[in-house]
Formats: sequence, structure tokens, C-alpha cells
Amino acid sequence: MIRLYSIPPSLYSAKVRIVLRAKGLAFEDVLPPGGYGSDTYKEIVPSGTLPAIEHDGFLLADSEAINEYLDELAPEPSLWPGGIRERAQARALSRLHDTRLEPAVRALFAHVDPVKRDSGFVVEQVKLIQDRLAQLDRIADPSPLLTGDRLSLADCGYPITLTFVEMLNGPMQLGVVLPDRIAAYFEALKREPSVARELETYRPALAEWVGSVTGTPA
Ligand SMILES: N[C@@H](CCC(=O)N[C@@H](CS)C(=O)NCC(=O)O)C(=O)O
Repeated sequence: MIRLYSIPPSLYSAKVRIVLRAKGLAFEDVLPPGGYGSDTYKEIVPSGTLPAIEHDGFLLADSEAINEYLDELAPEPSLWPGGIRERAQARALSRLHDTRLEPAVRALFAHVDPVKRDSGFVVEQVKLIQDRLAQLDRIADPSPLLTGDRLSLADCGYPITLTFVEMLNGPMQLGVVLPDRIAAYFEALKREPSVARELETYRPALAEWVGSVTGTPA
């Protein structure tokens, strides 16, 4: 049994759960003792970050490293495409999510609460998100998923970040518009069983978080 340190709205934990389910691996979600970033949790996971896994005494943090570990642990179904260039591009697309798109969206979290919101910052951040989505649209060629018709490690962060965009758009009046091909990609992701299963519990957890911060249901 794999232990997954996570909290319900943790975006990168959801990215790992998608892989755990796609692989059919048994896991249990465990809250980080003392909360993430706490000294108690850092005694177990020195970076203090979520997600982290513990598997037969082996501890590993960082969603990308965890997902690659899971793919090697349970090779079938493989979540990498066949050729070396396709695999390299899949890695680049996954990093594009982790280092470009998601941080641009995450920067909005401190502004979800209308009382603490800096509207000027939000306007600039929306332009950045729109720009990063346009970059994704130029780099990726979803057909219908990033590496073809089967889920790959490249895909697993995107459904969660795009769900954040979708669910913050209304309450924060962001006006982010997904490029047509990225909108179609998002719909294809939602049809993937392991993504659909994750969104079933993730969307209510996210709605609850947004509602608790804004004081209104998302
Ligand atoms: N690159 C890391 C990022 C993980 C991350 O930022 N997790 C958030 C929660 S979703 C976190 O732990 N934030 C607390 C911190 O950075 O100290 C990964 O992919 O696991």
C-alpha cells in the first residue's frame, strides 16, 4: 500500500492520484502531520511539500519524480509514448505545466479573497496566464491528449490547473479564455477515467476551498 501525503485541494497531489489510479495501484491519502510546511511534517518530508509518498519505507517528494517512479514501479499501462523524441516532448510538456502554467495560476491564490485582492495584479496575471496558454497551444498538438489517444505523464497536471482556471474564472471575474484546441484537450482529459475519477472528488474540495475563502459557494 502506498501512503500519499496530501490535503484535499493540493493540486500536485491530484496529479499523482491520477497516475496511481491509471496504474491501479492501491494507496491511502494521509494528511501531513502538523500541516504541510510544519516542523513535524518536515521531520518526515524535509522539503515540507505535498505531495510525498512512502512506499515500503521509501520516501519520495515532488510530483514529477513520484509519477516517474510509479510508472517504473507498475510498467503497465505505460504512461510514456514510444519514441525518444516523443518521450522528450512529453517531459517538456509536463515541465511546461509545472514551471510555467501552474505557477501563473497559483499566484492568484493569494487574491481569491476579495478583501485581500489586488485587482491590478490580477489583471496582469490573467494576461500572463493567457500568454502561457497560448504558448501551450503553439507547442502542443493534442490528438486528443498530449501524446496521442492514451493518457501519458505529460497530461496529469493539466486537468487540475485547468479546473482551477475554470472554477476561479467566475468568482474572480478573470475572463480567461482557453484557446480552442486547449479547450478541446481539456474536454478530452475530463473523459479519461482516472481524470474523471479524480475530478469527482477534487472539484467539490476545490469548490469548498474557494467558497471558504470568498465567503460564497463557487
Ligand atoms: N514541484 C513540487 C511542487 C509541490 C507544491 O508546490 N506543493 C504545494 C502544495 S500543492 C506545497 O507543498 N506548498 C508548500 C510549500 O511550497 O512549502 C511538486 O511537483 O511536488
